[in-house]
Amino acid sequence: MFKETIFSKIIRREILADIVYQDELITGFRDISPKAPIHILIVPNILIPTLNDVTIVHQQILGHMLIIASKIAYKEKISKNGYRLIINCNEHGAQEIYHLHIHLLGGQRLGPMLTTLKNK
Ligand code: DGP
Repeated sequence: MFKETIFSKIIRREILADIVYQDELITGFRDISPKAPIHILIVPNILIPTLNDVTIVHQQILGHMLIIASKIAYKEKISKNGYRLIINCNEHGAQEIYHLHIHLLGGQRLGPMLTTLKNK
């Protein structure tokens, strides 16, 4: 089956992380290497490696991740000014940890979503 990552250990609280939210479906914790004043990762408690591995059975979890992302943003006081959600997938998406996660980024004006398209 799928190979566990460090995120499973964080979810089970076997290693320390700054967990800001947890319920029976998902966990939210602060990124170890923040790219913005607020940088929280929202992950399913079950191991789904990438967005490519998502099926209809995960519909509730994925919807829940988005709803909770907005609730965490509110709690972190970044709702009004705004924030960004990112899901990286596989190599071209620069995914490092193969446990599906949403990055919630905010707390300052973020730059452009991507840099200019590189010439071939
Ligand atoms: P991605 O490139 O989308 O797979 O992002 C993975 C993120 O996970 C990256 O921003 C750094 C973060 N990260 C990696 N290892 C740890 C860890 O052990 N603890 C925490 N809190 N975050 C981690």
